[in-house]
Amino acid sequence: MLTRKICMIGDFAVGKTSLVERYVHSTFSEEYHTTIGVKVDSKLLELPSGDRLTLVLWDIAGTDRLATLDANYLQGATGYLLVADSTRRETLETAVGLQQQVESRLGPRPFVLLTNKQDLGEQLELNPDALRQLDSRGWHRVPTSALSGEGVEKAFAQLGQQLLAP
Ligand code: G3D
Ligand code: MG
Repeated sequence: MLTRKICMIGDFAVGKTSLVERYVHSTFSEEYHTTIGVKVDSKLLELPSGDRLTLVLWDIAGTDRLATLDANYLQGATGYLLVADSTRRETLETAVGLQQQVESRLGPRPFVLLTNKQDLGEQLELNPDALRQLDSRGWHRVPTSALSGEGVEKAFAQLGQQLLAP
């Protein structure tokens, strides 16, 4: 069985932990406890191709986005999910900056950009030009909501596909 370590990367409160919860447990917790350290969950991903892959999901359990750049956190990661909050424009800039730093530490690795909190429809404020620019750089981008579940399976499956691509 193939096993791959995946890190959750992104600014404070963009929804990293909620996305893992939604994906692994298919629930959304209205209440949330912030503890110190790293939370590790795993889930078996079955791709339409029939390939099976165990994703081991690493999530910093604190509020410090710089902790996601910690060498021990990133060590051995084969890919990552980069998360922005669609209702906070600056979190996309943070994601772009974090991506550069992660890549400089790990080298090129598959990743997917999740523009989370899509359920907050009227408050969406990510810059469309900035998103188009990332698309043209070949970034894979999936709009998600950890609340409704929209896009969540798709985003993890997209990363899984990239991990298995030759
Ligand atoms: P983090 O792990 O990136 O720091 P969390 O972010 O998963 O802890 O989420 C931060 C806050 O955003 C939480 O609210 C959480 O419920 C909320 N949230 C996460 N994803 C979504 C989403 O897709 N839609 C909506 N509407 N809210 C979301 P609180 O109030 O507990 O701080
Ligand atoms: Mg968290």
